[in-house]
Amino acid sequence: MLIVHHLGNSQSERVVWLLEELALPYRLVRYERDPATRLAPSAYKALHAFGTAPVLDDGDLRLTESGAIVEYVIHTHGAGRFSLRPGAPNYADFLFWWHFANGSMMPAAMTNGLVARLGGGDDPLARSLSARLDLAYDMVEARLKNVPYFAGEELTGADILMLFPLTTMRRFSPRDISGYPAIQAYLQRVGARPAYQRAMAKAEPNLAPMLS
Ligand SMILES: N[C@@H](CCC(=O)N[C@@H](CS)C(=O)NCC(=O)O)C(=O)O
Repeated sequence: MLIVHHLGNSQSERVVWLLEELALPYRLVRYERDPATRLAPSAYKALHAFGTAPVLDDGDLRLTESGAIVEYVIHTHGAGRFSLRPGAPNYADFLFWWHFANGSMMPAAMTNGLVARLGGGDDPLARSLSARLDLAYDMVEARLKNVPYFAGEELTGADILMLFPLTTMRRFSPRDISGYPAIQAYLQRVGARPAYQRAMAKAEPNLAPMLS
């Protein structure tokens, strides 16, 4: 049985969503963030040397890093569903958005949130790194003007990874998305998926998903 250790308001919601999309059985263990620091509690930190969410158990295997977990689940338990193979017409798009999520957009959102929290910052490097989030939102908007999902016509793992910075991450790095109509339409599209609704009802029973 797969066990998802889910930290409230965190990237581990990606894993819950994927498991619901794949209709795989799993057990969810939920942990609340420390109310003062907003970090993971010590029980969560004890799960793994790096102490971050998500953490997935599959028998004796314990795996972290959301990108690795999504890839592992898709190929080990999901028969490759929600992935594209080399040679598929949108393979490069699939790869790009899959990696953009954690390689560029999440770091930009985290820097942006941190710089805002520290009072804006006059440091040109901090300003420039923080402004990468504007570029990311513009790129996402341009992409979603042309396709319903990041890799093209169908939902893939790229969406599982890209959704978090566009939704729950805005609790940590606030962002007005009223100027991004394609992003708003995408969030409504994903929000209408029964698997996403089930996942968020289980992962965050007391919070509405940030779909607007
Ligand atoms: N690249 C990692 C990032 C993990 C990460 O930063 N997780 C955050 C939650 S969104 C976390 O665990 N924060 C609590 C803490 O650091 O104590 C991944 O994708 O799994």
